[in-house]
Amino acid sequence: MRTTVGIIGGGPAGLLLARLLHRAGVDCVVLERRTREYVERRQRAGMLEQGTVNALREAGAAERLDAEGLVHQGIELRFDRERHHIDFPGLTGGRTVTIYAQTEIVKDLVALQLADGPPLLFEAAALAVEGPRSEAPVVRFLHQGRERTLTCDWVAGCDGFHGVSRRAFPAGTCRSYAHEYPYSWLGVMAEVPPSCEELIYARGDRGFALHSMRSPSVSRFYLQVPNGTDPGDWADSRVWDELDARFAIDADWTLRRGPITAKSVTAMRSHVHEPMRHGRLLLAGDAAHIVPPTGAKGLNLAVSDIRVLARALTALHRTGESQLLDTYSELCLQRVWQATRFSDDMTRMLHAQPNGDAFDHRMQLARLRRVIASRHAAAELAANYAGLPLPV
Ligand code: RFL
Ligand code: PHB
Repeated sequence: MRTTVGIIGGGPAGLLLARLLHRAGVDCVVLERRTREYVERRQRAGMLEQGTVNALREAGAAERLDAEGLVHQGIELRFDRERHHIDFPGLTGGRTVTIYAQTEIVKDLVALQLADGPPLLFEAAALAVEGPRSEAPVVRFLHQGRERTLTCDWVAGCDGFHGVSRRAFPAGTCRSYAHEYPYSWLGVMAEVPPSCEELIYARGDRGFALHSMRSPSVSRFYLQVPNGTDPGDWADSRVWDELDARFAIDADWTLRRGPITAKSVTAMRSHVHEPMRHGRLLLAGDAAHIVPPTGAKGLNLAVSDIRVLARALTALHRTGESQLLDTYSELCLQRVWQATRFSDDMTRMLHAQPNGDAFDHRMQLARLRRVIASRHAAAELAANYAGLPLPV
């Protein structure tokens, strides 16, 4: 097989790139290791910045998002048994965020791709990217029991944190920066209407808790748990009791309970791979960087990389202009480091430190109090959460 852009990975990054390239008349092929059912069910992000919503509109993939997405005007911070609203439009000059599940974005993009898009092969696992510095890099992949090759002008590595693309950077051409946090998240899906209008980020001595949602009838929760936690140790009643304890405030508020349909544990880590380009191989999304989910930035960063990459490849295809492609890595990494910093700040401010002392505890509370007391501090949080300006 031969194509202009070989895309490894059919997550949100790879699928969105394929859509944008297809609309611009650039041909491409997407290779996805898993089945369609698997990628459409994998539970992940839910909070979209305005720039992400706009990018999905540009790709012609926002019909259901516009009908079903829940627009939020801010978030709630809870600590010391108090609740505080952070008003995004008031603090950012009118910006909002939207709740729409990553699974739904993936379903929408897959449906469009299979209807009229370039090829999307499921159960096609890339094994290696060969000759990234040559004029025609090759992706070796396994499909239907046979090893095959895809020869490309460009390869987009959109294969997530556990993908193979990063490995094609020879030693000495790249550097990784990584940090593991000493706690994980237990994610829980429940068939019960949300008990709040906005997301609740709660800090307490028992640990962090987040109340999110998927729709007016489905709630999503996360609990800080020790690394290595087995979700099997968390019976439904234990989950509800712990959520009750962590969200408790002095005001009148009750958490609605309902059937729990899924539980899973996610490690919290930051990882940035520099640079994001080696010859004709370009990394995007989780393949290049991951952040802890406390700032809701991972999917949004993947989409902002893809906007730059789609524009850069389209410009090259249409006019031969390579300037945007030449600055791709630098442009994206500036935003990546800012999102990594914000995600790290939110994570450290809101989680109970497993071996933290009384001083650490006071520092967290002082940070939270500052956000509440100072319009500048609140505006800084809101600007980062709602999304810093896009690179292009
Ligand atoms: P993905 O989604 O991991 O997709 C990569 C795809 O590549 C495939 N693949 C391969 N295909 C072919 N050959 C190979 N060798 C391959 N190896 C892998 C995989 O099967 C997969 O389909 O990466 P992408 O597209 O870069 O998208 C990134 C986002 O998925 C991720 O950043 C977010 O989910 C992070 N995230 C959040 N981001 C937000 O912006 N807002 C949120 O509210 C938010 N919440 C979250 C999150 C991530 C979480 N977890 C589980 C880590 C909440 C959680 C709990
Ligand atoms: C989610 O809805 O899954 C979600 C929302 C906000 C976060 C993380 C996850 O910070």
